[in-house]
Amino acid sequence: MSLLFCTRPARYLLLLAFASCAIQPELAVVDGPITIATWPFGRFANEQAMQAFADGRSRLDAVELGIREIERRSSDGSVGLGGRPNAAGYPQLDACIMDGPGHRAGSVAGLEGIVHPISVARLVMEKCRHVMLVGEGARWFALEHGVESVDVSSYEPQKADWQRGRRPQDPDTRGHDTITLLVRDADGHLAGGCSTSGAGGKVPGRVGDSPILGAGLYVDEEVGAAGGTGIGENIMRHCGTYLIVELMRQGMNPQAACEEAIHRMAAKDPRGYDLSVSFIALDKRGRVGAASSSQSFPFAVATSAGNQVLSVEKVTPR
Ligand code: SD4
Repeated sequence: MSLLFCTRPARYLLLLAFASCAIQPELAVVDGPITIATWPFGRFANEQAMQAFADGRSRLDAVELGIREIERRSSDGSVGLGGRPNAAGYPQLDACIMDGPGHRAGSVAGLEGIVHPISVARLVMEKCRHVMLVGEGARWFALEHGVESVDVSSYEPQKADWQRGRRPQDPDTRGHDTITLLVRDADGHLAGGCSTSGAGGKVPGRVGDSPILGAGLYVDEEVGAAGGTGIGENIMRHCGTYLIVELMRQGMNPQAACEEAIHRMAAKDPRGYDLSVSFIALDKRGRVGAASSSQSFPFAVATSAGNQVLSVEKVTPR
């Protein structure tokens, strides 16, 4: 338990409860900036985001800088260019960003050879009249704006082989992970972002939930924000993060909303709870929540008092 988190006894007790997975969101109202991010590497994103706030930067800077840190690290081999290759053997990246005030968003999918997709998503939001760009067009847009890139000519033989029907024998299907980062700034405004290489071994051109607004990420300035990670196909068919935000609008706290969303998805889905999806959520009051369908799920929460990796067990089926 971080010492920084111990500065206020009530918060300390709360976080002990958090660590043992018995989240008490009602007690977790936090003043000032707060950030929550998926997976243990999310603490590095939180760190950068909180530093951005400490430096007086905007919530969108906090989101972008936080996610860039994970893209830079390609920390678990599944975010950024070091992430999982597709079935033809090269990475195609997805990202999006959303700002609460103004309900603005930008998104890129199937982006090739770009070091920081989250920055391109932000450029789409701020400099383009569209919301989402994909594939070659997204790369052109990125290069036009001078972002850091790598040569993708080495992908050409893999693309040609794929088109000819020659498929790698052992595509890397080992895993998938995504950084999703939700922030609330000192004035209580919300924003969020998401970046991933997507599921390892995906069919070239496959787009997951991560760049789809309302699936992998949704931010509603009046209510709260939610982010997803896991098998994108199982999140996007249910508009997972939109559902969570709407449940919060109806009065649920973030924890209850994340759990309820998974129960609803499982009730409707032929796979039941075998969905491999996890969610985080943050509301206007600075309360956080997280839930997972079929595995324990670590995530990271930071306030000005500290940055902590917490975990929830999979939901109990009902
Ligand atoms: C996807 N949702 O592309 C992403 C992958 C992910 O944990 O989040 N994995 O389906």
